[in-house]
Amino acid sequence: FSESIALEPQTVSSDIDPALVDEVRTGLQQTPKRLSSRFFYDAEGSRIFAEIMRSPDYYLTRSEYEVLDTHKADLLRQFMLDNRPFELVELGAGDGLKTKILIGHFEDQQADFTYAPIDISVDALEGLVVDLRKQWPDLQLNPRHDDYFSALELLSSESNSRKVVLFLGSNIGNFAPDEAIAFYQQLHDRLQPGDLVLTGFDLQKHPAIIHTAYNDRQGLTRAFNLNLLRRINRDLDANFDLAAFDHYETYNPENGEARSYLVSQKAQTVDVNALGMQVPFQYGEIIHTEISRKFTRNQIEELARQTGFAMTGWFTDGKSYFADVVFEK
Ligand code: AVJ
Repeated sequence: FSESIALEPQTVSSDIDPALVDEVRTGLQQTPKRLSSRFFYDAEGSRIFAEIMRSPDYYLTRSEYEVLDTHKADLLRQFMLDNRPFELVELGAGDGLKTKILIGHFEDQQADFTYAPIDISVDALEGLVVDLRKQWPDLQLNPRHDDYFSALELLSSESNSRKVVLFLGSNIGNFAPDEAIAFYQQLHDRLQPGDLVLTGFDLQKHPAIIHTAYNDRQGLTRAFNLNLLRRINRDLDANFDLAAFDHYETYNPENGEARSYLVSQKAQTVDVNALGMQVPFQYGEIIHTEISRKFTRNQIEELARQTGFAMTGWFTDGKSYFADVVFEK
């Protein structure tokens, strides 16, 4: 493997991500307007998200940390069944803070494994790689800058080692229900019998706790959401006035959906110069930017069943806020 992270060609030459162009062009012409949360993670967005993960109101990271720390020995036993080497492939590794608990334990136990972190943020990935090499110089590391879907292709490779796909942090919550099913079906298609998927699911709980996690008192979620407009200003030469938009969060306990919106605080027109677009906003008009879905155990069992997996492990924290769940093909 190479010393530095291989950049995909499309990200090298220009700042303009064609996927962002499509998203802005179509999303801002729809009613209601929408922009996908996958565009949150530029350098600044990744930095704000790292702060969110440390904030007292965003319980998810701490809860999952507790799950993994409490159950790391059980997890390793499942990964090492039959003593084959295994390959941890982490989709959306980010700063890898939680995964380091697992890696530390696996290294202590001298487990035979490799680690392939994959992330859409180059900055997050570079930080992680530097960190891991410092802490565990012998770790077999194979980082990739990519989105989840292209990364799935990596899984098709034949090898003697068991694949263990990590999809932590409740990233699955950003998928619509039908997208989640399609995603696990694609995983199932590419994996071999005996391969595993470990997914972090945020569980349904008191609605107020969930609502506060996305409407935190430090205003981090607000900054994270508004940063999307700053990114569009920069990448697509637009003129969103960030002071004229507000963050608004809903949580619907009937369907488990936390939703983030940006709200136009006045009637205004925004120019997106790189696209020659003029976007009118009425007073109070929203842009929908994110869904963070919360699950019940039944829904997770159903997801496994519908996509051909067996649920072979269910691990939670002391408060049952969060579950890390093993699916086996
Ligand atoms: C990284 C998608 C899991 O939905 O909880 C945090 C992103 N959005 N605060 C989530 C996020 C607002 C986060 N995920």
